[in-house]
Amino acid sequence: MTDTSSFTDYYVVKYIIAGCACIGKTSLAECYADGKLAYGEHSPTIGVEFFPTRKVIDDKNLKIQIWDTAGQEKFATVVRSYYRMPHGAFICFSLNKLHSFRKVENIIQDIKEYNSTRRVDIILVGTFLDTPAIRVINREDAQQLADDYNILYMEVSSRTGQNVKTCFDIMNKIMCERIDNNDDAIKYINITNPNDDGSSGIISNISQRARGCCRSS
Ligand SMILES: Nc1nc2c(ncn2[C@@H]2O[C@H](COP(=O)(O)OP(=O)(O)OP(=O)(O)O)[C@@H](O)[C@H]2O)c(=O)[nH]1
Ligand SMILES: [Mg+2]
Repeated sequence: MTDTSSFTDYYVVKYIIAGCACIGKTSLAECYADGKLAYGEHSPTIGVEFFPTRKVIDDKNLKIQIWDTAGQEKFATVVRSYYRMPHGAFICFSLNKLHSFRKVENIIQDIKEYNSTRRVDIILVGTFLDTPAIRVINREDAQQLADDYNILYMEVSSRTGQNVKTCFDIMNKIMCERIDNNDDAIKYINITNPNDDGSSGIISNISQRARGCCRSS
């Protein structure tokens, strides 16, 4: 396994997880970032919670910031204030809850509208794949909705972990393609002093065009 604790240069990618309340958004973030399976009680997210993680994908160091949003309506204003910053969005619904599926279209539209001049890659995510007996949304309907908006569709379980890594890996690969295509929205950080964690200010935020020379030095 690659040691990611000593990153001295990396790309910062920002993801948001959005959807209705109690459909497994926090569990999805925890499953991917912390390797924790969803066996706990529902503990509603207050506002927005942050899950950082690091991965090496296609020889690129990624510092991944996952912003997990509250599904409860009373937090809608604060949640929407985070719609403007992500490079990638996981828009979730529970395969067992029709109302959560009906809501995703609004969220997709909101995220597209808030980012009309920026690129946001969206994956529609059906959660609770491990409970087929109480499933109410079939794959074809969800895939059709995803096709209508030209976005990807995945089904996952944070209880068993099924497809969770794959789902994030697909997004991570998209980010790597964007980096390869010189997408300036994805910041490259080079910590010139390897003992510096980046908090003391000895970091250089290098534009995409300067990356080649930086890497070879
Ligand atoms: N069986 C099963 N349970 C899950 C899955 N994902 C989450 N859960 C459970 O569902 C409940 C709600 O999960 P959360 O991740 O807290 O839901 P949330 O969408 O973050 O909820 P809010 O923060 O209120 O918006 C918890 O009891 C989880 O353990 C899943 O894929 N399968
Ligand atoms: Mg939550």
